[in-house]
Amino acid sequence: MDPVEGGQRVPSRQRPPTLPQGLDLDATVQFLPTPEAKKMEKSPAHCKKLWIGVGLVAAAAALSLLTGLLVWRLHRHRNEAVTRVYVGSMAIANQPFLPAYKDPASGAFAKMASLVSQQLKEMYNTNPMLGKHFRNSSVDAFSNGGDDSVMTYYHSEFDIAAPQQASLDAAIQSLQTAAGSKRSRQGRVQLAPQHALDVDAVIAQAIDPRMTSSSLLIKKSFDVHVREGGVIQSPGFPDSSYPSDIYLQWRLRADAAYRVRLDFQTLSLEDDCRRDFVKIYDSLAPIEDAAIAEHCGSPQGSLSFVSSGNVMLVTLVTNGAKNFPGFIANLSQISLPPLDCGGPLSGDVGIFASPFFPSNYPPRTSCVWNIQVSKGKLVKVKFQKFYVGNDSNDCSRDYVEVDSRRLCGAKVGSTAVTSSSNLMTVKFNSDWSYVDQGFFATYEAFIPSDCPSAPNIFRCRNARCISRAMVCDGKDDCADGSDEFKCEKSVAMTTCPDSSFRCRNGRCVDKVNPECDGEYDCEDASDEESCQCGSQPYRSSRIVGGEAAQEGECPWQVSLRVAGQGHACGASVLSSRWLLTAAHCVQDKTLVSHSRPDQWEAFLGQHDLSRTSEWTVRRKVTRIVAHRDFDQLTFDNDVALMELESDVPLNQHIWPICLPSPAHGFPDGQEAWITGWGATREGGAAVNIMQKAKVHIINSAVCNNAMNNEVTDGMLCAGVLKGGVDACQGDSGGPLSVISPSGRVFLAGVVSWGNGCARRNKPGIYTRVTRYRSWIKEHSGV
Ligand code: 4AZ
Repeated sequence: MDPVEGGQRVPSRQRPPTLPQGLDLDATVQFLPTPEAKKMEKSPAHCKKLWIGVGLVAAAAALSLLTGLLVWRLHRHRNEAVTRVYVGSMAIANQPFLPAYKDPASGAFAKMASLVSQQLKEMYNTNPMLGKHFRNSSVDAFSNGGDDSVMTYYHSEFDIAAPQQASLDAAIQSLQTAAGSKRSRQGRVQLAPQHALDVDAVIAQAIDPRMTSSSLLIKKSFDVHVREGGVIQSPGFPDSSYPSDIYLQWRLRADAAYRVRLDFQTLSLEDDCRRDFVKIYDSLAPIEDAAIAEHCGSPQGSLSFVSSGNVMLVTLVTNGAKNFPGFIANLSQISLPPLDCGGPLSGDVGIFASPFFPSNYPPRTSCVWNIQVSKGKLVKVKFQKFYVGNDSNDCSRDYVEVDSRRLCGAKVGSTAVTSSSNLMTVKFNSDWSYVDQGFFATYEAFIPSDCPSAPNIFRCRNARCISRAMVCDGKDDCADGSDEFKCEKSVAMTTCPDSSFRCRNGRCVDKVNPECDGEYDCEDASDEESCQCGSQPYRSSRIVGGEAAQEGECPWQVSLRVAGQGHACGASVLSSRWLLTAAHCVQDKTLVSHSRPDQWEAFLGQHDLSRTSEWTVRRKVTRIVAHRDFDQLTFDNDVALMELESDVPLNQHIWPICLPSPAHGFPDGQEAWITGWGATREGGAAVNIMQKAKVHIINSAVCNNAMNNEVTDGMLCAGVLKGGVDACQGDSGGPLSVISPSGRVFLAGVVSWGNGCARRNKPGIYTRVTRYRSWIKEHSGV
C-alpha cells in the first residue's frame, strides 16, 4: 500500500454504530402513552392536573435521556479508534544489498519485504501495547546501507482509542531507543534462524499529518537514480499550475559512496504551508527526524540540498486549487569523500566555510578546523555570513563551536570571536534534521596589545594605541594604515578599472559580474549583499513581435497611470518604496503636469490592465526625481525615480529587479527581454495583457551607425536588426532585463526611444542602467 493511504483516521470497520431508529431528540418528546390522552378528553378539570403531571414527567424523562445520550456520545467519541501510522527505517546488518531491491515490483523485493514485515511484527509483539494494537506493516523501499547491509523503509499502522495515542507513541519511542543503538540490543527479536535479520538502528515516528489527509486524491511515488543527472518537476511545470489534492514523492538514489544533490531552479507554491508544501528528507521515508527542509511560497535563500548518505526523498503535497507554477529541480550525485570540511589552517589570514556554502550544508556533518597563526599573535575569526539552524540557549542541534563556546541561529552583520593564544579550534556540527545555509568566515592574526579599554582609544592592527580622534583623519597614525583602512573617504578614493567590481572595503574583483552570483568574491561579502531581487517565480519560455507574458512572470513590472488617462508608461520595482522609470515620462506636457507626483498612480502586481486581481497593489506617488540632465532633444539621461506613498508588500507578484553594479557587463549579442503593455504595432494602441519579447544587446558602434550617431554613452541598444520585435509606445520607462547565469534577473535598460517601432535596422534605445547606478543610490538609497 502507498504509505500515504494510512494516517490518523477512523477505520471503516470500527465506525461508531449509528443510533437505533427513532432514538433521537425529537423522538423522545412523543413518548406520552396514548390511553392517558383519551382519559384527558373526558374530564376537563381532572384533565388539567393530569396534563401538568404528564408534562413534568415527560420533561424529566426528556432531560435525563438527553443527558444520557450526551454522556454516551462523549464516551464513545473518547474511545473511538483511530489509525495511527508510523514511518520508519532500520538497518539489516547481515544482508547484502541486491540491485533488484530498487524495484518494488521484483521478486527479491517482495521476499525481503515479507521477512522485514514479519520481523516488525515480532518486534511489536515484545511490547504489550504495540502487540495489542498493531494492524499491519508495509515495506516501501530499500537502499544500500553499505558494508553488507540493507536499509529498509517501512510504515506500520496501529488501531488505538484516541486517548491512548500518546501511550502508543511512547511505546514506539521505547522500541526506537532499545533497538536503535548498537550498544544496547535488548529490544531486538530474531525470527527462526534461517530468516533471522540482524536488525539495528530502528527509527519509527508518527507521519506528518498533512500527508495523510483524506482529501489527497492522487498519491504517487517515483524512483529516480541521479547518477546521470536529470530533473524532477511538479506536474504541468512550467506551462500550467500543479494540480490540487496530490501527494507525490520522489525517491532519489545516488551510487553507494555518493551523495544526492538537489538544486531547485524554481520553487513557487502557495504561500500557506498548511495547504501546499515541498518537504525534503535525508531518508527514503518521510521520517520527521530526517526532514531537512520544508518550503512553501517562493522561498529566498539557498535552495540547494545535499544528502548525508546516498538517498533523499522529495515530497510535494497540495490542497485546494490555486494558480502557482510549482517547481523544477536539477539532480546530481557528488562523491562522499573528500568533503571540503575542516583540517589545519595555517598562515596569518585565510577563509573557511561550512561544507557546500553558499548551498545548504548536509545533515549529519561535523568538521573541525585547527587554526594556527604565528607565535605571539592571537586569532580573530569573523563570521561574515552566519545561518546555522535555529537560535536556542544550548545550541544543541546545529552549531559552530569556537574554543568550546557554541554559536547557532542567524547572525546579522559580521560576528567576531578572538582566541587567547595563537591556536583556535572551530567545530561545525549539523544534526539529522533541518539544514541551513551555513557560514562563511575569514580569520586573521593580530598582535595583542595592552591599550587601555577606553572608548577614546583606538587599537591599531600592529598593537599601537592611538587616540580615536586620529582615526580617518587622512594620516597614517598607526604606521600600518589600519586607522585609515575602513574610512568612507579612503574607500571612496579607491577606484577600480571599469570592468571590475568594487567591494565595499575597496578591493577590486576581476570577475565577470560577481554580484549576487551565489559566490563570495569579496572578503566583506559585499558582492552578495542586497540580493533579495531578480528571482522569477513564474519563469516560462505585445510589445511588437512578442507574446503574452505569464501571470507573475515579471513581478518588477509596473503600470504607471496618469489620473484620468489610464496607462501611460512602464516602470520597474527597485524596492518596496522605489520605482525606476524614464525621465521623458515625467516631463510636463501642454495640458498635463506629468512632473507632479499627484498626477500619477502606480499599479504593481498587475497582468491584465482591464481588471485588478488579488495581487494588484495600487499606490500614490509622493516624489519624482527626474535626472536633472535629462535632455528633451537627445533623450540623454532618460531616467527618473518615483517614491511610493507607502511601502508595498513584496511577494511572488511584486518583487524588485536586481540593479547591476557600474561594472556589470551586458555583452553584445546577449539575450534580453522587454515587457510591458505598449502598442503591438507602430501607431497602435496599448494592450491589456502584459507582453514580453526577446531581443539581443546590439553593439553600440553598429547601433550608432544605424541611428545617425544619436546614441550616447548613457544609452544601450537592443532589438532584432531585421525588424519585427521591439518596444513601442506605452512601453517607455519599463525594463529591459537580462537573466544572469545564476537565474537572477538584472535591469540592463529602461525603455527610452526609437525610430518608430520594430522597423528593420532600427533597434530600440534604452537608458544604460549601469551608468546611473550611483545616481540611483544617491537619490533613493537603493
Ligand atoms: C514610446 O513612444 C516608444 N521602438 C518607446 C520605445 C520605442 C519607440 C517608442 C522603441 O514610448
